[in-house]
Amino acid sequence: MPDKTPYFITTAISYPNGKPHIGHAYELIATDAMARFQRLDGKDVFFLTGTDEHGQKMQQTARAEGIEPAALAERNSSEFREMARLLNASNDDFIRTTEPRHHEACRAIWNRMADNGDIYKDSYAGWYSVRDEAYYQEGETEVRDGVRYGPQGTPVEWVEEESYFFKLSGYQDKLLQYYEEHPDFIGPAERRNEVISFVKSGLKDLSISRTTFDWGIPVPNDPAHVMYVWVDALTNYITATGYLEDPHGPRAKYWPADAHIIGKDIIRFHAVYWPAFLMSAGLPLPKRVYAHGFLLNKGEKMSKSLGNVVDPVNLVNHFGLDQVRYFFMREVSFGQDGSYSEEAIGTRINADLANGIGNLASRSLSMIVKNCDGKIPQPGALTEEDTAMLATADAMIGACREDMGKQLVHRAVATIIAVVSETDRYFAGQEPWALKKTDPERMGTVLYVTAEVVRQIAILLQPFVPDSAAKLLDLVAAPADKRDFAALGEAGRLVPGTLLSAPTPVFPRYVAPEVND
Ligand code: ME8
Repeated sequence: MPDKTPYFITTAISYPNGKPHIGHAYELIATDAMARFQRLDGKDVFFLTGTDEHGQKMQQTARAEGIEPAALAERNSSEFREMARLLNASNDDFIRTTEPRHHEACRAIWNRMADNGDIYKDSYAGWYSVRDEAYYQEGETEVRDGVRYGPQGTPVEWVEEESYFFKLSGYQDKLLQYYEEHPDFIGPAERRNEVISFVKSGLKDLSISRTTFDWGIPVPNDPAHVMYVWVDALTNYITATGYLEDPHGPRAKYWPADAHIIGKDIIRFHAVYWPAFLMSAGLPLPKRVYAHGFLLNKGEKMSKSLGNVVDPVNLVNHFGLDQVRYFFMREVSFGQDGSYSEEAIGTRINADLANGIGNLASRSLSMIVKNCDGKIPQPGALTEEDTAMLATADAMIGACREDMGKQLVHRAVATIIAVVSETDRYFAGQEPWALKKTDPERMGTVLYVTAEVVRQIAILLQPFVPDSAAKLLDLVAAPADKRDFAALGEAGRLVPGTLLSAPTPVFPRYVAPEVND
């Protein structure tokens, strides 16, 4: 067996200044689906998530609560870890930027940039958004009702302090050349265009240390300064691989990352600052940065003041985990903003899961259990329709692989669910219930073909709805070692004579609770 190809995928690391919200859950579910997909496709996957615990925002939130930032980080980081468990995320590590391994990696990357002559001391005077932890040019801000806001709509404040700078201006041409030579580095296209025009508009040197608070990683040999939180945060990705410590260590093979999955609000950090830092430090660059859109609640931005921030725990308790995972992956075009509502989730569950794959599996498999001695029937000669149906099923992986390679998660799910509809049409057209009396052998063939398609659909649904897909695979008695993508198509066809047990419902219909006016 040749060694498996390493595949390193990450989410952003979240600020634990509050509990996780549905936007965080969305990013984690999508990245988990991608990680699971690559694992099932035979890659050696390393999937990383975690929390970004330093910075002024954390320090201010802690102060407002009357606790230490470390205590705030500890409490909420646990909530994020718990959310990952609740969502059935298959992450291989959970990094916290307060860990010693990370402090060490940050010092190492800082020293490499300094050794390359890219860090100098000066003083900063300009606008800073604590909510975004970002510096903005005056031209990017605007004043409304006497308050100055940054481009993301968060208030900015004037900052003036001694600071270390990173010579970002020296990387403008190198970055543009890199984008040109690596057209897949940034996705989707809107974000790539946005980044290129930002870089073309001119890069100024970046302030990379702060002195007015101390909740951060001290700058090597100058502890009056803490590192700018984004230098610290971005470095997490390489910390977790141990690459800086030992480029031949056990996880070093995962660097550079194959994909950073992040929200569109933080593309600038990942597609401009991060590659520039890495170029300066003489380290390989990630292969792809993909920015998803924002989740909106019934079309409105979620905010604490609007009171429409949905707790992922409540959503999962109400609809079920796989139902929520499925909804977000199917309903939102990955890369675009997406709206959700309880009605939309309920409708989707019933249309695609309960009436779709759930119903197809239970109708076909219960017919096998009743009419074929509970065993997968021996198919007879295949008709053109049978062959076409199997070919459609066998072709799913090619389409899904291509879409997942471009983070088009919704398209991969749509491909699978379209085959469910196609199979429904096949099944209805063949009328196996009528064949029972007239031509039982032909009935067996139709049921065999249908069950085989159900098997392949179930294998491909695993990244999105892992527990439910496993139940579907149990229903068709797929062996444990025949559930990965290598078992798709001819390689893993159902074996006639395999005993099935009576199907139990996998996706119950969703019935909205009665509202009492
Ligand atoms: O930005 N819909 O942390 P964060 C979709 N610590 N995604 C959303 C969202 C929404 N409504 N709200 C937030 C940070 N996100 C930094 C990252 S990475 C080295 C450091 C996404 O807790 C957001 O875009 O504010 C980001 O990718 C992630 O959640 C964490 O956001």
